[in-house]
Amino acid sequence: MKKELPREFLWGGAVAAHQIEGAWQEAGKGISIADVMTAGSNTTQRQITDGVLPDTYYPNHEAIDFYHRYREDIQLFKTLGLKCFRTSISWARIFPKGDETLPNEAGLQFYDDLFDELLKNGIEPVITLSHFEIPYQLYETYGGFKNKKLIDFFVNYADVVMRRFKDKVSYWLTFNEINNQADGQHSLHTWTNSAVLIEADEIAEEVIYQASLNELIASAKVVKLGHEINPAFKIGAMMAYVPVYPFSAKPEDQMAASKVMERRYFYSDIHARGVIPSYTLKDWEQKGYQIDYTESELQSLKEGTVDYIGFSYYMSGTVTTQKEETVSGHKIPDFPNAKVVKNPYVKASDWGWQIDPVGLRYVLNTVYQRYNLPLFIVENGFGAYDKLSDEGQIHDGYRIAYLKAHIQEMKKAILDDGVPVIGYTPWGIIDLVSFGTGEMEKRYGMIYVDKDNAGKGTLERRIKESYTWYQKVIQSNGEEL
Ligand code: BGP
Repeated sequence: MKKELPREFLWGGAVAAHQIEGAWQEAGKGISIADVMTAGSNTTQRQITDGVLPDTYYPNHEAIDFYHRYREDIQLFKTLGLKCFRTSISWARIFPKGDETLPNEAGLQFYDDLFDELLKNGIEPVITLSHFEIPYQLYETYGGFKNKKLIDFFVNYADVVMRRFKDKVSYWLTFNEINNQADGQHSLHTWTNSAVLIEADEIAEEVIYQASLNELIASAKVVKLGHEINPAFKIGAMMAYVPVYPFSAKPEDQMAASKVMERRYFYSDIHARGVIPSYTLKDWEQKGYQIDYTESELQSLKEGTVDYIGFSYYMSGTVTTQKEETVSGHKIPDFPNAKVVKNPYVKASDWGWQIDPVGLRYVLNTVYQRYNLPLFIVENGFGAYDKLSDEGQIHDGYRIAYLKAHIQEMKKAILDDGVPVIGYTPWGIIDLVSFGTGEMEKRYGMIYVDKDNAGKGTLERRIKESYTWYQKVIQSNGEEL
């Protein structure tokens, strides 16, 4: 019998509000934390500032001006054949400061129009509630998610948008890559995810755990509420899965790899199982952490488990406990004997992201075995420098090769291993501002946007070779790769 992907498989594309929309102060929008990060580069990480500096170039501010150009962009998505489009709602468009009781109607109207336009063109919206964005004032006045008040603000925001769009959106995700906060204090993610900066007298890890748990409680409350608003809603977690392999067969390497993974699984374990894992409770006890939670919050975690696990997959990692000088790499917080090292069996992108398609099949299998829930690959893609040919074309065979190899492994997981996968939405379907570097020229898109790292360009759109390739993939439901 011929093995085929399900007819309803959701081929799509993914983006996030602050990386594409622009119009950062239009129609009553408030400032979000994404609006106050510096530009960064390939070698410098973006920095967090204490507010908007005048005359400084912030790449998110105009992004690719999707806010004004979405109608034309959606025509390109339609011709591409997208069945779904993943984007996020900018919280600060709906609640400019975050703590108001009444929403900004103009912000709601923008998303009403956007979702109508998608639906009219046969494209289903898949919506993230918070993709690395929180109204800036919630950081400034409340200190971000370490403050429990943010739970109520988030639930109120979700309540408003889920009611408003209940007949337009079926697939929701709560917090983008919530588990990246496990990277620790200096990660840009602790800022963008939970808007937490650590004070001098605080223990970073304890604060990050508190903020993360508050977010997980908020997420669970929203899952429960969403199902009351519309029982047909499918509400998922959004995780970054970077499988960490042991560098050698040395048992200690295996144990270190498993401990690193556990630290990141903390988030999806709570999302999917509704309880704080025993390994985390033990860790808190041993470190003397006083994490604040109530019986009723524990009950909320139980009542708000997710319908599916959405996740991003870009690369795998490797860890070792060996001391030989042949291996080099940075230390992992909390695992003093373990180091992240290069995997000699895989290549890396220009930004050092290890390219490992088999790792995607491995993730699909291990995560499904862990939770028994449907999975949704809501990000996967290849950041690269693209060049215009003399004829003005973009021959991005390297991107096609990356995507093709990953889709092949995804198909094995679905068709040979029996893993239920809802859909696949490659990241940055249209060129956008890179989150990590703030660059335009780390491109992921199948649609080129004329804009450079300094913000110069016409913003003209142009299809790449990968666009034509993906069109065939979708038309053949993944048969022609
Ligand atoms: C994920 C984020 C996205 C996106 C992507 C690529 O972590 O969810 O927002 O940007 O990675 O990362 P970058 O833009 O740093 O290349």
